[in-house]
Amino acid sequence: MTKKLYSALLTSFNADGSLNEKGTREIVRHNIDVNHIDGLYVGGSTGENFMLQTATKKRIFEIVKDEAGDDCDLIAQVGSIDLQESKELANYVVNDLGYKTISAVTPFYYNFSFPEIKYYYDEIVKDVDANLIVYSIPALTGVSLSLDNFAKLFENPKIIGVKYTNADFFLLERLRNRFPDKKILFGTDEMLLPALSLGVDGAIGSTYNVNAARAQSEIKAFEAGDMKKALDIQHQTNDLISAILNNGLYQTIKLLLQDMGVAAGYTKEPMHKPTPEMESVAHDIYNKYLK
Ligand code: SI3
Repeated sequence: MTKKLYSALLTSFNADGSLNEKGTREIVRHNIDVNHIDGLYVGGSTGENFMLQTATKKRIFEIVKDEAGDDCDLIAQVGSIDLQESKELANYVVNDLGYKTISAVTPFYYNFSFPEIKYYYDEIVKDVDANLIVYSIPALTGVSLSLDNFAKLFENPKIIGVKYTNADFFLLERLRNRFPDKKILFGTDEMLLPALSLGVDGAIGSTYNVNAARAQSEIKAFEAGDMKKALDIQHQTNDLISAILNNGLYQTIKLLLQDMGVAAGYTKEPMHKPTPEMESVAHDIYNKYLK
């Protein structure tokens, strides 16, 4: 398999919202030992990162590095609308923990101009010896980067690619065509197959925590030219993803991991805890698609 599959790492929280370190380590191990994942995207949306304090973010980066070691590739998402925090996290993960690749979400909420966005990225990588992957997720941030915006960001040689969580396949094709040497990691799991056909280098997603085997088979079928098999797997995958989305995304993935014996814990408030009905639906999803 030449294309890489990364799980967007979940964080395990206790019922009171504190970090469950043991559970988080179990999620890391499950991804490495059972899912045989190529890498982990740490501190992204799936990690509930944007609801966390700086000290908790640091502790998660620390325990993930400690648990994973060099068993898989690690990407640390350090972006925040507090640029100083982003720089502090970048410095911490690279210089204290030895992460080689960082990522940063586009700065959101304040409608930053493109020159401000470019300044943000250049500042984050300026003082660290690491490469950076832009995290573009317009549906959650409201920030859409154009092809020319990407071209300006990519002028910085330390900015090596994008985690592209977007259903705009025209822009994806234009990016692939214009930047053949930049890494494009696709972030919308339910649309993996069309993204593979447009030449992405791999994928990062939340559902790979529980559905990596299908995604790996799909990538292998695609690389072998067996489009029928790849599409069949995408259909099965999307039955699973629809069921997960209908029941509550992160809560359900955590419940599915619990069915696999992994202490994935709770989501963080204000995300709500799973109701008994959600738990029952999650068991059914597990039995139907993942057992
Ligand atoms: O943790 C991350 O930052 C991600 O990789 C997010 C990833 O793009 C996921 N998006 C969100 C909003 O969680 C997808 O993997 C998504 O959960 C999946 O495609 C189901 O819709």
